[in-house]
Amino acid sequence: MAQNLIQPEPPQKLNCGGSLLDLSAPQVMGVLNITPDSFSDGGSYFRDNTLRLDKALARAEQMFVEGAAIIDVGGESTRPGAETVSEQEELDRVIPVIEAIAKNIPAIISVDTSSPQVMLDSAKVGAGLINDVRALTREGALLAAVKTGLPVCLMHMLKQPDTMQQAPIYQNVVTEIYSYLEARLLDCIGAGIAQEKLLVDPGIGFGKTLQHNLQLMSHLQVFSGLKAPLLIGVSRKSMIGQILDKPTEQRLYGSLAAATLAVAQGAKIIRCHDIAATLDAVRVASAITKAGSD
Ligand code: PT1
Repeated sequence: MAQNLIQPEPPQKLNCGGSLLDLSAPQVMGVLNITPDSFSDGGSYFRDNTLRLDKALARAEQMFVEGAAIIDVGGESTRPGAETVSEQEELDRVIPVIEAIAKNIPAIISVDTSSPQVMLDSAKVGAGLINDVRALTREGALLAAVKTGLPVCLMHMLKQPDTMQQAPIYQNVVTEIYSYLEARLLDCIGAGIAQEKLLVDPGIGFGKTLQHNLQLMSHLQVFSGLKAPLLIGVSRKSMIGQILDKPTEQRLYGSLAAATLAVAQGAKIIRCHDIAATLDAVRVASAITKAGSD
């Protein structure tokens, strides 16, 4: 399938704006949402139109101490039903936070954005990775990402957060998302982003039913054909809630099971809220998986 993706294997080390991210073993990415409305930590670091910079920095520090290799800073909630945010609003939320983390914590910072200006400004103040749930499809985003020189995670989403859960339909969710990501990889490579700077993510919960999410989570191995490190975000999502019939604050154990299975199928970065617990699960899953391939 991937005849134009010539890189034989995904990179073991990712250059994130000068800091090297070691992907020879899977890593944990910690979620830091600077939004009033994110599904899990919304309102903790941005409330009543006010940025709570000290709180955000303290949470980033805590996640780093617990072992998160990457802190993912986002200013737009992309949970199902979330509303869009203006570019200026997103800038006001994330730039001060990225700047403060870069000055105080030796973690790699990723910026969870689809906005070209947010990509450019974030790179200037110390972001080392772009995480775009719209896979650089917004006007100007591809060019902006090229300009930053940073690695990019390309995620699949069907439609937009406000409409994505309205009866999503696929003929074959796994092959369709594979083809989408392959096409985005080729587009990005064509625009001048080196293949070794690209990561992929099937986008669990983004325009998918429970059955779609389960199909994806059980076929993650397929995505190794894309020869790009695989990132998976499943922590506390409604997929876990639907299986267990439990609210967000009771989804940790279920999230750990999903993270474990993702690592067993080759995932290299797990995006999550509960760092210490997830890191233990990831390390055990990785050790067992590695022994199986020795
Ligand atoms: C993700 C991800 C992300 N998820 C990447 N970035 C979110 N690369 C934000 C639910 O079903 O998986 N990968 N950035 C959060 N989005 C969601 C989506 C939150 C669905 C909750 C749900 O509950």
